[in-house]
Amino acid sequence: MSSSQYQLHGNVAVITLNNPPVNGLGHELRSGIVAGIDQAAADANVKAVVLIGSARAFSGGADIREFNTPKALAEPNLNTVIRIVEASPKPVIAAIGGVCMGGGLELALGCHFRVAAPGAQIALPEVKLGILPGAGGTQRLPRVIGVERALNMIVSGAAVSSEQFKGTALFDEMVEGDLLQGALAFAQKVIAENRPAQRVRDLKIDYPNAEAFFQFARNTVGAVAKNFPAPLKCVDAVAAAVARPFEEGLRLEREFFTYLVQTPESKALRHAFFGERAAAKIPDVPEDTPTRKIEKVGVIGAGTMGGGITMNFLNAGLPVALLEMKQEALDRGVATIRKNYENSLKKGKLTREQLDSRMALLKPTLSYDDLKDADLIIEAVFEEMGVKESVFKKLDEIAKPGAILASNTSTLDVNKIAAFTQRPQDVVGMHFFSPANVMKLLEVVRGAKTAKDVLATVMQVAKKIKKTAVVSGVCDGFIGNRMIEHYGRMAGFLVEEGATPWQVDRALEKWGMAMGPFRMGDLAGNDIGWAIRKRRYVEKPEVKYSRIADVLCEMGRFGQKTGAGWYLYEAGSRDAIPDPKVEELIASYRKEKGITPRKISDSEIVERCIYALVNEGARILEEGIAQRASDIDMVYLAGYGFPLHRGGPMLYADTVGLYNVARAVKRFAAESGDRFWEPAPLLAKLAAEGKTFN
Ligand code: 3H9
Repeated sequence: MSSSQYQLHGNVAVITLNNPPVNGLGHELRSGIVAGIDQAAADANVKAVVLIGSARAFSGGADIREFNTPKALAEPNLNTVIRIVEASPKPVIAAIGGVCMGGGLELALGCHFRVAAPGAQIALPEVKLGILPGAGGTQRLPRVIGVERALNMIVSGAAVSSEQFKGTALFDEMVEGDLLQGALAFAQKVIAENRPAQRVRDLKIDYPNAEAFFQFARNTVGAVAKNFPAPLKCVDAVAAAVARPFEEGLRLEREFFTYLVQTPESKALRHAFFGERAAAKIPDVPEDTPTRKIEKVGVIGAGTMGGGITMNFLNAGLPVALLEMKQEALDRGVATIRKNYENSLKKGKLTREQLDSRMALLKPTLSYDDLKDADLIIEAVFEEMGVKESVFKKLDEIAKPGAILASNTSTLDVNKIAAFTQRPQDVVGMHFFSPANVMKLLEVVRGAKTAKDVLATVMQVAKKIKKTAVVSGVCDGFIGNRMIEHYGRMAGFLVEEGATPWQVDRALEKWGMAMGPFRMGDLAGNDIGWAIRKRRYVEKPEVKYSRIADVLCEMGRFGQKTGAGWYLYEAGSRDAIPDPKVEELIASYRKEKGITPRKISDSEIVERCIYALVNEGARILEEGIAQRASDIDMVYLAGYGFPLHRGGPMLYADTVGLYNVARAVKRFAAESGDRFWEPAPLLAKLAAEGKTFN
């Protein structure tokens, strides 16, 4: 079917945008709109034109998939379409319902009249993609809703409900009931009254003290924009709308748009947008796979993890039975949940009623009997196979048929866990990240026998509890932790060779990581990594580690929870204070090993740590543990504080160029003799072929 339709309703031509899912203004649709306008112009019987979309969307904006392709610029481009609409000899009325965003709103602003259904979502969200509205939005929106309000919308990208614009020139009328009928009735009024076509570009902007306002805006926006260039360009473009003639403002906006769309920051944001949506899809699990009903949840273990997991479901309005073995531990877990909610209440993020209704959904229990009717049961018990075995055997006995049995394990073999039951098809991994009520990431671990409808259900549940879910195959550490182990290993070697922990942290934080590896270790507890290494020394003696971290742990320096780790912490504070004692410890360790420290540059720190992620990521991709490169990026963006403006480790590698990454990796291999640094076959292959991961 064509992406637009032209129909006559008496003397009104209706052009219906029909490019599902959200009427993205791709080349075909743009051409269709122009053809419709031309057809209406040529038909003497047509007195007005209505542009309308679907119930879901007037239009979600320019088709982002066309960016940086010839189609984006192919005529008629969006600016041309808007110019043609604006110059139409017949009045054009935009009938807006559902989503009206970005280029969609810009198109509507090019129409002579606009009517809207209540609840339509109006936004210029381009800034979230690292760009600015590039089809007149920065010039026209201030003319209809005022400078400050428009600037707020453009810089935040936030959506506003149509009825909030009552009394502004954005909408001529609100339409209750059928939108098309309302728009047609409005068209008849325009025709009958012979209303002159209104062009937004002709509206005057009168804004006293503009210079002072925009200076203030630049300071405020600049402070929060950090690594992203788009927000400040938005301010400059709106400033031009006030200070310059319309056409000049439009030209400047276009210049900014052309620059921004090429920036790595914009590419990273667009990658994250599509990556998040792609992650929700599983190639062999069709979107129409029937799902199981999840109306009641059981969580086993009321520790930090179990408590955080529980809160996700309470927040989403689902009742949870929280099981512990001992009353004291149960009371402690429930008290922590309550305290977290009380803190949100104090910060004004939650009302007393919300707090009460969430707590009312919680049923603390010491008995497995209370999990009998749960549709989904998640265990968050001690990370030891024997403990998991007894839990899953018990669940197999008591859980109702069809209940999904999930493990929050971060390292153990989900297939083995599934084999403790007679229903391995119902078993899946749901790996939350701490604090589980805050962190966006959920690794959904697909066992060899996990049923498709179980996967589809868990992905749906993830959406409900507002997580970014990424499917991982079964392997030690899954996607995220398997990669981070090598990143941490490299950080350890860098300290051994001459860097301080604070230099490593600072270099990576300056590069954009939310937290360097040593501060992260102190936060998570260094004993966790220690336990894993002890296991590795036995299972994989060929993998080398710096032992400085072990010495630290032997001294009981587990991090924030013990007041000292790599850094020192004052009571009640999370501020990491570099500790001379740690420097002494490192120095004596080097002496003992006969290592002469050398000066290490920040760029070496970043390359070795980040390329460690990339090289292991390539192996994970090749083994099919991750379904696609962007899934790995989503894991790192949502769960590991990887800088959004770099788009994730795999996109970053693509940006640097895989040829360059592979060369560096080979150099590290030669310098260190560490077999890990042999380039992953997939990396070597793509580099040789001049291709990318994404
Ligand atoms: C722009 O307009 C530039 C202009 O200023 C200047 C140009 C010169 N293009 O989010 P959902 C797909 S920039 C292509 O799950 P929801 C999306 O990938 C654009 N595809 O649904 C997904 O596909 P799939 C400014 C798009 O109901 C499907 O639609 N506009 C676009 O939760 C459903 O998406 C924006 O930044 C697009 N523009 O939310 C709006 N938008 O099914 C970005 C969506 O294959 N979009 N898709 O995975 C959104 O914020 C949300 O998608 C929206 C719907 C609110 C529209």
